[in-house]
Amino acid sequence: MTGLFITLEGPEGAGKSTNREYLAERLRAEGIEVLLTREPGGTPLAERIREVLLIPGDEQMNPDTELLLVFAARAQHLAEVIRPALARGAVVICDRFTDSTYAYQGGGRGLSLERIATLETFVQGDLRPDLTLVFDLPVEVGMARATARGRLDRFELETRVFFEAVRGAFLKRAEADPARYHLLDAAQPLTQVQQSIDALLPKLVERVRG
Ligand code: T5A
Repeated sequence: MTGLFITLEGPEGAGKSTNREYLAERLRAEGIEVLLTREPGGTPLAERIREVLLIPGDEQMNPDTELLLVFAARAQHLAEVIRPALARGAVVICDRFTDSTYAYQGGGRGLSLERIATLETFVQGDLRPDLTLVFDLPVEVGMARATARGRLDRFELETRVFFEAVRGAFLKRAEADPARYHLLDAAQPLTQVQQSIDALLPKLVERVRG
């Protein structure tokens, strides 16, 4: 038995954390086992790597270091949490995954997409998400939401140019594979975003039940 691997992606402040709970609750209400997790993080060790990645420090982090840390955390997360859950047939909902690496380290930092793809295969083998919801919104709207929440992390201190590149990278990936990606307008009021999620549920439930 294999479960279903759903990832939630998009720029800062798009509503991924808010809506991951919503989606999980809707699936649980159907009697489906859901494992809710996030990246970077998802295990105690991977959460420690998350702190290294997110907390601003005096020493500038080299982009290759950042890329390798993201995949180091992912290797741990896959081994300890994601693969076991999928193997027992659960639905895994992960707040950010490798699309964020393509968007932030690829689009934002300008690292080679080929190099990211090599690491993706090294760490994941042939495991890819079954469905990716991309929460899209204008950069200024997302940043306003993130800023209103308080202290900014190391990524949130980046420039507008960086975030435009991140957004563009997500959109390009979604456009290239409409069978896997579902684009949501995250600038809408929350109730409308959640109505769009509700519209996906019947097919999702059908897919889980095979
Ligand atoms: N990263 C991650 C990489 O660089 N490479 C990688 O490979 C990976 C996996 C992680 C950082 O790490 C980087 C990307 C990130 O910068 P994070 O905290 O997990 O950081 O991700 P963030 O995007 O920073 O998380 P945010 O909390 O900022 O964004 P969310 O989760 O999309 O937004 P959410 O749900 O917390 O909502 C933000 C605020 O907006 C409100 C919410 O109530 C909240 O206050 N809100 C809305 N308001 C109005 N209308 C709506 N529709 C709303 N939806 C939410």
